[in-house]
Amino acid sequence: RVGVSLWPQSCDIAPDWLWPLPQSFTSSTERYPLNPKAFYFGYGRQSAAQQDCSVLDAAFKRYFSLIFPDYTSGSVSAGQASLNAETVWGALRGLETFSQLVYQDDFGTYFVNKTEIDDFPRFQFRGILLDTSRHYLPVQAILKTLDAMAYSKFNVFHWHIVDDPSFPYQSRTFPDLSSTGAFHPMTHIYTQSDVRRVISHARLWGIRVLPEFDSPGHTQSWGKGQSDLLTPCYRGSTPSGTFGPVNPVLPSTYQFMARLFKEVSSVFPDSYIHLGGDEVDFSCWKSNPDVRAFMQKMGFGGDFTKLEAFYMEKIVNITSALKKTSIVWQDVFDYHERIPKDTVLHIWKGTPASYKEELSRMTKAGMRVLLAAPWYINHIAYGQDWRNYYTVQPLNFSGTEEQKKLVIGGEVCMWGEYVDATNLTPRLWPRASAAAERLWSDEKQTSSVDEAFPRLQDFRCKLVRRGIRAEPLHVGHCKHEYQ
Ligand code: CP6
Repeated sequence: RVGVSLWPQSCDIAPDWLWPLPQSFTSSTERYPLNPKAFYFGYGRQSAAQQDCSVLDAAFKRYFSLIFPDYTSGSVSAGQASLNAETVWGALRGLETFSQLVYQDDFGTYFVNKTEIDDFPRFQFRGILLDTSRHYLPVQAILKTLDAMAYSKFNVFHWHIVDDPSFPYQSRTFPDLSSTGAFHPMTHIYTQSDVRRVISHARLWGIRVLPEFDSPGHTQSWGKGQSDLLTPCYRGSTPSGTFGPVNPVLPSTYQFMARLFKEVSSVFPDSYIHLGGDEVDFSCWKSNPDVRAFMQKMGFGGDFTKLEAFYMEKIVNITSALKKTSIVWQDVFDYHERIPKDTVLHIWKGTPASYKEELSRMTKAGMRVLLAAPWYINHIAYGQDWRNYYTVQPLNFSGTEEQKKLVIGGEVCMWGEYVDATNLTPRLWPRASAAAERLWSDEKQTSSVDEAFPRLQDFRCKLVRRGIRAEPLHVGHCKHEYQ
């Protein structure tokens, strides 16, 4: 008989080991063999979703091969297992959990133990940011990441698609942006059909795609294909030939942005859109006489944060006219405490002490917030840094219950300066999974890092078994090593 206690060292597919931990879970040692020849997923008679629910039909196929990875040709024998969910997306999460419950004995027979689970996420927003501007990530790498995200129950892919170094998004309205701004106009771009593929693949895994078109800073690559968009910097009284952030004083800037965001909001169906607004360097604006004259006219004095606030307000208005909810980096709130109340603030700066203060301050102002600061997964260190991601307490800040409800979730950021398709996967997994459990599971039940360790080791072996090059946490082995 297979007992849980026998397994931790051997790092294998074992019963009762789930990641992220469900909210409530009872299992027994009573186990049922599963026969892949007779196993099938079906819709319950009472189910509102029925045959031809495309998302679930596709999920049944995927999970069949994830559960029976070495079944080549081709109901629970003691009866039936049932999965009840309020939504299709909830059913997808349940299928993932079920797939993690199935294990094989040494003879290759599949089993599932009698188990009852009641589960729901702690936070509604559980995201991963990928940066496809510092390095281009081939569509295949993105799709594979989406698969792995679903295994950890992440549900938002934040696509930081463009930035200073390159503009790989091929726009229908402004094709020059990628033909001149991408690293390569043909091979290092995301065509409309690439983007559709990413969105539809993500949807089948229950993942929303949140596009970010960051401005007014981080836009050097935009300037190549769109003249007069960026601010000309001056040396004394003459243009220096270099360019700064988007030019906030020209009406043509807002006409361009309105057309771009109109396109973006139809290409990306999600209700959220990320507008960036971070790290604006004011020195170029300061050097430009037209910008200074505009500051004068607007009564901003010498306060360039007012100019940034002016710019962001215009962009937020453009996207709210398109019926989208804006997300902005926290800098925008620092400059502009009166941005529309339905804007979500994205916290990326600071030490644990300082982001807790930000959480207090922003939620006190009634703003919804998203926490990224403690989960910069692109930073690497020797040893088990996943422990730092695991021990984050997103609601441990001073504030009322109402304030805590405004924390909609968190995000793991994989900034791309040192990451491309060669090292993305091992850098993400299983470290991002540590944050995933923090965002899904009950904090009291998952307060011990040491208890999490063998379970995460086991989960990492499951990822490896599923073909994900997840890096090891420490010394050990998996029954099925990476092939
Ligand atoms: N790129 C963009 C980045 C960062 C930000 N925006 C960033 C800066 C410093 C750190 C991590 C990320 N690389 N567009 C800030 C949100 Cl430590």
